[in-house]
Amino acid sequence: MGRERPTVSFRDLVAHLDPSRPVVVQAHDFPDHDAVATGFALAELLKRRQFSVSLCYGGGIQSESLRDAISALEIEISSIKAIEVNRGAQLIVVDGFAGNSNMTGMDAVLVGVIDHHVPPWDPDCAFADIRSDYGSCSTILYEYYREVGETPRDSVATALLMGIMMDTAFMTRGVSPMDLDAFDTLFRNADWRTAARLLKNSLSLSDLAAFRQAIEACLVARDFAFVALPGDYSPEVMALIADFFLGLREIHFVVVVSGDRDEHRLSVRSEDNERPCDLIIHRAMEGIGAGGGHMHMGGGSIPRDLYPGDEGLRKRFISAFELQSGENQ
Ligand SMILES: [Mn+2]
Repeated sequence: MGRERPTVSFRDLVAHLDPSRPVVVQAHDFPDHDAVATGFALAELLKRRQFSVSLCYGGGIQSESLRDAISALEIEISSIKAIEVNRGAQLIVVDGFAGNSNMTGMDAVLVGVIDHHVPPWDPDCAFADIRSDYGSCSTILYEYYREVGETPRDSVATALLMGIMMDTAFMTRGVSPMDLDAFDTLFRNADWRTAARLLKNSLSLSDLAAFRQAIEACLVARDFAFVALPGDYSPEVMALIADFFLGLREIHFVVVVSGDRDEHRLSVRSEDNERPCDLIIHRAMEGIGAGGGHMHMGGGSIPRDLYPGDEGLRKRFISAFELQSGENQ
């Protein structure tokens, strides 16, 4: 928060790109609204400058709401597996970090990172624009358009608005003044009704079973809710379950975990500034898995063979709280 950062801009990014070589914009694996919107807006801005750009993501699209948005806004995006990467292609990763566990490696030259997460290490590329005090990555793209004095077309503006709404939980989480500026302008220019409808209808009747299991499986210790879901659920459903528990007035920290054959995935929420998600996750998962995020939200994954069991993981979080409160005193 409030950390000094060198001033970087869209013009710097363009200066680092070779117009004669193709550009690949990559969203993090199993992308969310913010990652896709950021990539979409960036690809459009570069195309206006005659770059040849393709937009892609690793993993799959697990969110039905995002799938609907991609088709409603006609966003051209494809799986990494479906695109041909030319030799010498220039890679820009958005809403995540190159080399992180949620960013599939690509055979292209990494040129840039645009992100709003706390970086796991210093970026090693020509261009890095990391604003960890921002609620959404979409806000950075809003500023790029403003910087060059251009208006995003309607579908881009609506995608950016959705990215901001999603990552800030409708302006209630991690909001910075610049997110508010972006929201203010985009709300007037974009189709906020479509954005809200797509975002507010992200669950379906088939997800009710997950909520039933979550309510049954939930373990509460003081203000900490730990929910181990038997079975494999999408990050989106896990996030909504985590938000649901955080909405209980007694609960200030939530961990939701669910696993498949290969790994256990976590969705984490905090409304206690003394226990930021990213820090607590790093402590709790030390030596067993990878994760990160922001102050209020985060996530991670643990390979199956290193998973300490539900109770083991819950205890790791409790120890991380104790360590943290020791340091806060
Ligand atoms: Mn984001």
